[in-house]
Amino acid sequence: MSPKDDSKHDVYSFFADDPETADKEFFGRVANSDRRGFLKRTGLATMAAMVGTSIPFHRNIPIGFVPAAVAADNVLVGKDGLTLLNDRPVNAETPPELLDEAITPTSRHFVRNNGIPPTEVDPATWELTIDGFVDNPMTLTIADLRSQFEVVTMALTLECGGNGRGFFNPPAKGNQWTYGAVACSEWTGVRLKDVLEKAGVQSNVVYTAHTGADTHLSGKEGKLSLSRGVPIEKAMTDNILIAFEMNGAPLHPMNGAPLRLVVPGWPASTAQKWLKRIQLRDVVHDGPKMTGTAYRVPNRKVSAGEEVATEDFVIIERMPVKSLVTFPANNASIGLESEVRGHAWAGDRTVTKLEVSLDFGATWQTAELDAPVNSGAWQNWRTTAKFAKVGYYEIWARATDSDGVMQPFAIDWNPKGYLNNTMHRVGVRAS
Ligand SMILES: Nc1nc2c(c(=O)[nH]1)N[C@H]1C(S)=C(S)[C@@H](COP(=O)(O)O)O[C@H]1N2
Ligand SMILES: [Mo]
Repeated sequence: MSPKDDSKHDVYSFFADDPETADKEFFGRVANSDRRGFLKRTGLATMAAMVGTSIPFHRNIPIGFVPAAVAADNVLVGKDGLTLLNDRPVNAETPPELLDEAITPTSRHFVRNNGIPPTEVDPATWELTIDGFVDNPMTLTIADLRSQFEVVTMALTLECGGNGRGFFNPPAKGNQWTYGAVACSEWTGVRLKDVLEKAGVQSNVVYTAHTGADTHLSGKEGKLSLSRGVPIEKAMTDNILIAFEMNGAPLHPMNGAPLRLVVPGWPASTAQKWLKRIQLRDVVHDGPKMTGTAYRVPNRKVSAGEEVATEDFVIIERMPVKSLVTFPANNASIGLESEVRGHAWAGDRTVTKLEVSLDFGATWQTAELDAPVNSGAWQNWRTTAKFAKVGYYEIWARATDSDGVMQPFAIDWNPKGYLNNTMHRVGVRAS
């Protein structure tokens, strides 16, 4: 089974087909009468970050322009080697071999947008409001967050609930993600828990409700594209950050600059980007993409293609145990003895075992597996593959979590194509 390819195209065809929209979405730049248009501060910073220095003649850059220095297939601005699945909204995933590092560089962190990101972003005046059922409603700038709370840096895994959707049969509607809607960058910020404690959580609170500054695809004023939340018990755990830095630098514009939530282990849709407000509610949040069948799965095993009544869907909470082979790449030619490595993660649990098969699942060898560097980080693993003869082999990896649950070879179908944690297979030629 392979994912559908028809919706994929690279950023250059996006610029070629619709340069004005492309410019607006990537750089926040709107055309004026002489087809040049003013690059706003964030747009200019994005472009400068791409080329690695300032651009003295930036005022002369025509609309619809991608700097030649970064021109290559399938590149998203400020992103390196991602596959663009969709351009409105922008959705891009990372090929597994580009996720090889323990900490995912910003340039390789996937992008999943439900709406249009804000373009007027000034970190100096950005405000976050905490309200709802709290004793002390607060509005905080990023400087307030930094000065009033402990600032921490943690490696945290974000995975889209729809990662792997492209492999469902019958196909599920939505982005046809393969393997790469997952990443583990290093995030710096303050603990959500500390901020909520200061706000004073009232006893009737059951759920959080997150709001960001992106706008709905329809452009309708005040209409949100996505507003999700988590149960208050989850919100009060130690590894959820309100983050203002990613890998030691300000957040990438597509990953939520200047402020976002990072919620490891749960569908990354709970990790609101361009974060403006966290409201505490006395009911389960019912914002866009919280209700109906969004980020929900049937409450029972269903057969492939079965119609499931909306009331039989439940909200996805923790993500299931999963792993990736990040070296070698699929289709690589390798030696008869080669290192094999990757990452594994298990929602709120830890991974206790990682096994690799080189013979289509007949036998398994146990890989060396690191503990997570902190709670919420993926775990790195490695082993040596030894092949007796030249030929085509497949490397299969399967992780087992701390509750003894192992990644399956195939998973039960669900209507929206969520939670695909089937084992990753990589084909290699050994010689
Ligand atoms: N404001 C806002 N936050 C958002 C989204 C969005 O569309 N708008 N998408 C969510 C989804 S579905 C995912 S998977 C993650 C993706 O984070 P990333 O784009 O930084 O990889 O952001 C989440 N936060
Ligand atoms: Mo997502």
